[in-house]
Amino acid sequence: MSTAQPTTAQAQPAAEPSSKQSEFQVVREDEYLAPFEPAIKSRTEKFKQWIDTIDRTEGGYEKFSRGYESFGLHALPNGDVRYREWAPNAVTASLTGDFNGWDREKNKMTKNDFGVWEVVVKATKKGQLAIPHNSKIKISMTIPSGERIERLPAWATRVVQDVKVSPIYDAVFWSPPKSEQYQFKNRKPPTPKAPKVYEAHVGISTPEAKIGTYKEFTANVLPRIKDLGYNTIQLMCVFRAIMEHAYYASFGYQITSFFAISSRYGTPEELKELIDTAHGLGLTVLLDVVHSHASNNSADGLNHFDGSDHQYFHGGAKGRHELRLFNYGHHEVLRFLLSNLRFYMEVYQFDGFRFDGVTSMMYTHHGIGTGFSGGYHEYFGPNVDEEALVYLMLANTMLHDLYPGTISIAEDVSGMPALCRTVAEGGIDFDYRLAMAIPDMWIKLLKDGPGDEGWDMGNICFTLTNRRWKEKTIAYAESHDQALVGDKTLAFWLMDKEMYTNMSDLTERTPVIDRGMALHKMIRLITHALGGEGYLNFEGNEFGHPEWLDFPRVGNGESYQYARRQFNLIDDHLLRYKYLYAFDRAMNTTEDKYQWLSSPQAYISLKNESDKVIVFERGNLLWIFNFHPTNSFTDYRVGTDWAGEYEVVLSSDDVEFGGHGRVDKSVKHFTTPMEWNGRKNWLQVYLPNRTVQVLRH
Ligand SMILES: *[C@@H]1O[C@H](CO)[C@@H](O)[C@H](O)[C@H]1NC(C)=O
Ligand SMILES: *[C@@H]1O[C@H](CO)[C@@H](O)[C@H](O)[C@H]1NC(C)=O
Ligand SMILES: *[C@@H]1O[C@H](CO)[C@@H](O)[C@H](O)[C@H]1NC(C)=O
Ligand SMILES: *[C@@H]1O[C@H](CO)[C@@H](O)[C@H](O)[C@H]1NC(C)=O
Ligand SMILES: CC(=O)N[C@H]1CO[C@H](CO)[C@@H](O)[C@@H]1O
Repeated sequence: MSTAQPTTAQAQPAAEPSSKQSEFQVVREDEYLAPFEPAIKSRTEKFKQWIDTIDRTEGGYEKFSRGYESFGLHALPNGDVRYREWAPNAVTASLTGDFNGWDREKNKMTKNDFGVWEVVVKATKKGQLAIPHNSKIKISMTIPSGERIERLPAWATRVVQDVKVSPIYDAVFWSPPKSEQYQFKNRKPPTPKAPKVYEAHVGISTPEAKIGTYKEFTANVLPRIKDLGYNTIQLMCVFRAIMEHAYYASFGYQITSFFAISSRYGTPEELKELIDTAHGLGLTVLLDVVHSHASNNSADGLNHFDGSDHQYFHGGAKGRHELRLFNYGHHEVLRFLLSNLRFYMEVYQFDGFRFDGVTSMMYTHHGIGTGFSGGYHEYFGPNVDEEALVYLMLANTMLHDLYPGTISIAEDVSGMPALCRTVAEGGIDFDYRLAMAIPDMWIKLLKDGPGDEGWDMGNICFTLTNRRWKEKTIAYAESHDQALVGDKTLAFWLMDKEMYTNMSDLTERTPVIDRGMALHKMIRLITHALGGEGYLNFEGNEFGHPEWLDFPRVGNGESYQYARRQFNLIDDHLLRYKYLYAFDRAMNTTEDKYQWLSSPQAYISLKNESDKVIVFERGNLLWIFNFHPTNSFTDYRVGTDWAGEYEVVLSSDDVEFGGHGRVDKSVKHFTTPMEWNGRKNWLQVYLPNRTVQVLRH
């Protein structure tokens, strides 16, 4: 989902322990949740019932979530190939493909009591697979009406498209010989204490007007991510980056084959190499997973897979908005989705997930046309899809239990309380949520704002710190949403057309570029420092990428002109993009050293509306922002609780970051023990306009 709506859900540490002795810690800590305890209890009971059912009928979720080992096509040691598929509505089924001349009579399947079809194709030549690697296959079924339907196996791990022949995908049997299978070499890095996330899309990760590949990403983009100091990569399928999709321009919404990574960028073995190489560099890799809906394609998707409207999805209106909506209350759907997560953890060695469209899953209104005011009644009751919540509880519990340290991030705009608390505490067990209100605030300020003199320091601080106590947030100034065509990145709002003409270091710095570069750095750093327990950047935005993103589609003449990231701009030393890149890297390096993201929330000692100055302490650092467009202040007095000597560790005005070099970093500052702005000491600094400086004591 890209429609971020601000939430005003308040962090509400209970002033005194609630008198109510709830079994749930989240209720004990927040008395405003007490009226909704029955809803929390109900979903927790349903969760426990599923755990019981899965234990009883499947021997636990460890076995249950290995569905990808039994369903779909598998080469057996003797060269036979076994195929299993759940399709309860089908009357007959057979496996067809190049291997049997698409003959529906040759490999008929048999159905068990649970609606699962199976066939074993016998190897005919010793040492050769019964179905050749990379050859096309389909399941052919008849349904009660007598109609014959052809489908791609639901668990297909490889689907390919030949646009010259048809836009519809074909499934192939992916089973390369051992010598061609990628072998992982590197251990997974330890879970980062605070994720600094680089959001990336393989297909656009090239300056050339073409589709980028896994191999190019491994060779060219991983080293940049490392150099920038990010510790986590989030590979997107929101633009249909990883899981296979029928239409490049669908931005990842329409997933057809959940177990197939995008074949546009290369082979499964090449994606494994990408992930393994990232691990070798110490980078954690997350998959952007879309379990909120599926494509409504039938020819190459899950829609009407077995001819019924309600197999994987709810039937009728409940099972669709534009796309198809999963029936999370169904045993086989749970197997399919939980196994999908497990598959990416096991086969590709991903380290966790960012769940797309969590708001759409959690509410029966799918967050469409609904604002969230922060009133708790909005998060409980009839608008909530309890089955979807229980699915998320199961998914997160399974991941955290089977893979300790897994990172699970919720894309939720609603501000659902307890989303990032454990199930035992009364929550849904995500590790982080995305701070979707923060990018909205920055865009609003730059788009419809009152002009720089009117920026409201109080509101900026409020939005950056307005998060629930004990629930971790990943902050970002902008993500892929703002980069997409029709929207504008911060760099674009700030510098617009002058980016094409005035970014050369050989030209005089115009007021627009001067302001734009200064605010680009300040907005990112204050978001990084105040906004959360993690930070996220979308590839290219760190250096002020000048153009929007638009995928080839009929409306733009199938052009790749905007479906790329122009990394070449940083390497051009005559251009100013390198300064923004250097600052982004310095933010991460400094965070590595002082670890503010994993430190408690900041103490903000000053929000001065006339001076446009913000001062706070976090991570043993003193942060001083001067957003004033024209006023520089000499001997500006700021408060701090830590007495002693201070020096500047980061200044956005440094020449290496494209600044004016007005802050002398060799100057030491000493505190005076006298209360100032509610702090025990003060010190005085020179604050040039539109700069931030960070001091350590
Ligand atoms: C999928 O939905 C779109 C939009 O509602 C519709 O135009 C299209 O025909 C549907 N496709 C299938 C296979 O039902
Ligand atoms: C900046 O760009 C504008 C056009 O957008 C141009 O007229 C102007 O000469 C440029 N200034 C410099 C210093 O290059
Ligand atoms: C803000 O700064 C102005 C001018 O320096 C001063 O008069 C005012 O008291 C300050 N406000 C706060 C809240 O510190
Ligand atoms: C600082 O203020 C001066 C005017 O006092 C202005 O010319 C300059 O552009 C400002 N600097 C930045 C980085 O905005
Ligand atoms: C987590 C991470 O990759 N940190 C890096 C930040 O940047 C410095 C210098 O570029 C590296 O030394 C760190 O490893």
